[in-house]
Amino acid sequence: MAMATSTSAIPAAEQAELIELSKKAAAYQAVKDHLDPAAHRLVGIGSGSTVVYVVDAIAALDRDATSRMLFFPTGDQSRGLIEAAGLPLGSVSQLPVAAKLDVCFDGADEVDEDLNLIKGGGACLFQEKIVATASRRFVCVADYRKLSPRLGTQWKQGIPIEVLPLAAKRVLSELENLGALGPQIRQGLPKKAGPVVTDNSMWLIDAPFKPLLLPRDKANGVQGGAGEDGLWTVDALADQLIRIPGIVEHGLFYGKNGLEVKAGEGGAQKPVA
Ligand code: ABF
Repeated sequence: MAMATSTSAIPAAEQAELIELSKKAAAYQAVKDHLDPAAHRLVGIGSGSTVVYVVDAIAALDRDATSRMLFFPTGDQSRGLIEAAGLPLGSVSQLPVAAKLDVCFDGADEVDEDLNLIKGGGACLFQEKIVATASRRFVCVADYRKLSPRLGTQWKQGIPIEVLPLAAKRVLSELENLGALGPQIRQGLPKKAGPVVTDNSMWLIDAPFKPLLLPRDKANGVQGGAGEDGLWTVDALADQLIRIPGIVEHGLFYGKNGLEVKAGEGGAQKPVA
């Protein structure tokens, strides 16, 4: 995978512009490559600032084609984007269980070399995972900053975890037992506003772990991976997290076939795994 080159020598305003260009380029390319207006009918729309460009790119397509599609949101922000663009709104709750969305476009907070993701920095991970797993194909649209060799290297805030508020303190303690380094209940801004409340009326915990190993690290003789010395592989940690009572979902997205990372200017692309 081609990795991003350092942009630290570039002035802040130019960096911000480069990031926006990168998000936009990635989004338009992803829609061009992965949305087939002649064939696709059911489309998932994720959350975050990169997805804004995805919706712009879809809104610029032929209106006859997009008016025959249904767009499934992953939360309130995403629903607002779909409605503002005048695209037909769907709901997973009305989708027959056996039905699959043709494709889902969503962003990420960090992407590793095996296309595993940390998601949930924008607080929408629960519905994002429901829509992603209801889709035949998941296209991750991410700018060059998001790519890293191991999850937890770039996104140091921790793995976002959605929890039942009454269980939050117990979950914090369970996470520390798994090796989380100072997990915190996410606070709103200003902090006195209290914990962030998700679209599902839950709270979020951000749980930093040592950078997560890939399954092939184990095959290559790297020690740890099942929690020894606080080291986990992505899949082993995901499996443990979902067993903790009070955790309703976590922001590790992994092992999904057909995941594709797109990055724009100055970034990288990786073909479907
Ligand atoms: C969603 O939005 C989240 O899962 C992720 O936390 C965030 C990425 O946002 P952005 O595109 O603004 O970086 O995709």
